[in-house]
Amino acid sequence: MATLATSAFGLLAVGTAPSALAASGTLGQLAAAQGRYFGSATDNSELNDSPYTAILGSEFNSITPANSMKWDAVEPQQGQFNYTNGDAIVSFAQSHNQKVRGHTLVWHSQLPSWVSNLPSSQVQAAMENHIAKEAGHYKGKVYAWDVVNEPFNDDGSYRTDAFYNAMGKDYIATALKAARAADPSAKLYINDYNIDGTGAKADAMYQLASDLKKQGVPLDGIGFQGHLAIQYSVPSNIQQNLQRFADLGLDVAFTELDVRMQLPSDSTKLATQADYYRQVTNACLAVSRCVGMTVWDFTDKYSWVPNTFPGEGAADLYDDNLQIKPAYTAVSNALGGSGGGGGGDTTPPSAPSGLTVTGTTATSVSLKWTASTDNVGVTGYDVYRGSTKVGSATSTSYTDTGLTASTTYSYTVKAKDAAGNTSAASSAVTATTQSSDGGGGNPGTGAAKVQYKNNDTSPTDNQIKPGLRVVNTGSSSLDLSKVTVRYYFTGDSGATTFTASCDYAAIGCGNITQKIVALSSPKAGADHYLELGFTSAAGSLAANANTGDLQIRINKTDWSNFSETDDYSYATNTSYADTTKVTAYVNGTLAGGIEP
Ligand code: 9MR
Repeated sequence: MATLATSAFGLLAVGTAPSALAASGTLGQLAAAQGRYFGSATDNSELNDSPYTAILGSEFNSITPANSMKWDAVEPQQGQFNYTNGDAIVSFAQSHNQKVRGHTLVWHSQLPSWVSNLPSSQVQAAMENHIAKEAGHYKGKVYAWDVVNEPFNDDGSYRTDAFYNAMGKDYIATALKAARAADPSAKLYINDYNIDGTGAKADAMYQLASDLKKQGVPLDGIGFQGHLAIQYSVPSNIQQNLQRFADLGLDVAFTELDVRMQLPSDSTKLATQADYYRQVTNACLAVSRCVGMTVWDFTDKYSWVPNTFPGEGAADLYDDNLQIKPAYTAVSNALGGSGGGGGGDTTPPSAPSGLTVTGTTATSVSLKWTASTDNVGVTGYDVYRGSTKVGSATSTSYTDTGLTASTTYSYTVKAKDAAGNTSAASSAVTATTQSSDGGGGNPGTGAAKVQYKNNDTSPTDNQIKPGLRVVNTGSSSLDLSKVTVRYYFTGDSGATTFTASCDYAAIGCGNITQKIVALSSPKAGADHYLELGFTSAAGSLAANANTGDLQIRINKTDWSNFSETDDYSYATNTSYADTTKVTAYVNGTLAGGIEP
């Protein structure tokens, strides 16, 4: 298959592949079949996002650290080097068979102030030492270095930064020589933006590159950042511009490609964006020395654009939810691929298990489930109410909102991967929203609330063991003898008579009372409640104070088992947390929580 795609593209160097020849493959695989790489920027914090890394590790065969090899990250104080974050990126790349583009050794930005504050006479030595140390540390581990980043102003004049001010434009040659000495096998680049098409700035870069080549300075390539925006036209003559640098004997590469737009995005803008990506990809493919392309992160979730250009964004190949956009399909097609993400992966994730309802209000249902597994990586979940998809999540929880009170809904969840494969549905769970009005459904407004924890390791044994704590939420002292608390449960099968006891109470078991009451009209999750009360010797609670731990136990008189997980007041937290499902009353009036 790969041979077919490669030879087909030998013939069809430019343009869109006829679909009959379209190959499946990741962007990295498709680019490799064309003798190129396809990479993405990434950052250390993103490596903790497993749906993200599933794509980063499979779709791309090159990565660039967006920040962690910059001067401020590596040598924040003179002579103190820290490679931790850069090493983590290299390690990710090595375990995923990816190249690393080192970025960047000499740049005016993200430069610690100690460098700019050096006397001019010391800047060259500091720069040479920084390059020797950092490029030496990564020797043999990076494919290419952006040795000098962004040396020009937009009009083509040199940027007057600390390096230029100290050494004039010769700092560039000096830096390149230092980098060659430190890592002889790394390809050495100068990298800049707004040089993608012809113009004054690209001409200045061309002049510099041609001078350096004539002088025999070690320069291997020019990086075209490719930060584009659909509100400006596609740079003019990209292919010809790349070609003239290639004709100097240099590699060329798109190093930071993205195509931003004014938000909100819409299908027209996304189509225009896709066309920009397609044109850039085609221009690279048309120039034999265009060795590869890197996008400046692949997902809108981690784009630098919204922070720098307020109101703009949506610049990347994947959206905020890690789903491919038309731009992805355009790049894949331009590389000879079939456009679907995920490189021919047809294995769906496992179905999510353990779907449970973690809470309800009158208008919402909260769900959680256990993560699915996948041969490549799970990128997210779709949540269905009945047969309607109501939303997506990248974590294993979701809250469905805008629901009707006192209504029962059924939910399932499906997992998906980067290739668009979808798992079978999880088993369904049902949830009933709370009543919004009328007697028992009203949330209390008084001066007490209950905190709950579950002291019972088994929800199916013969005892219910809630831990309860009453909190005075008012601003004055609360007489505990006026307070009662209700914990709601179902008796399930077996005896319909119950015993409740106190195992421990911080205020003394002798100061609390327990009784079990049957509901005259049973509700979902509740045909009985335990009512706790307090003796007058229990005293009173100061504002914001609580009773401390009250450990209660309920059993049936025949000691048959309960099935607690559907009980209204049941939850799984084992440390105290507020609950609305154990109610508190002051003088018999609902003061906190919501009745079933
Ligand atoms: O993506 C980088 C972002 O996280 C940083 O905050 C920013 C600071 O300058 O740098 C971004 O990367 C830049 C790259 O290093 C050089 N070209 C422009 C990129 C976008 O600003």
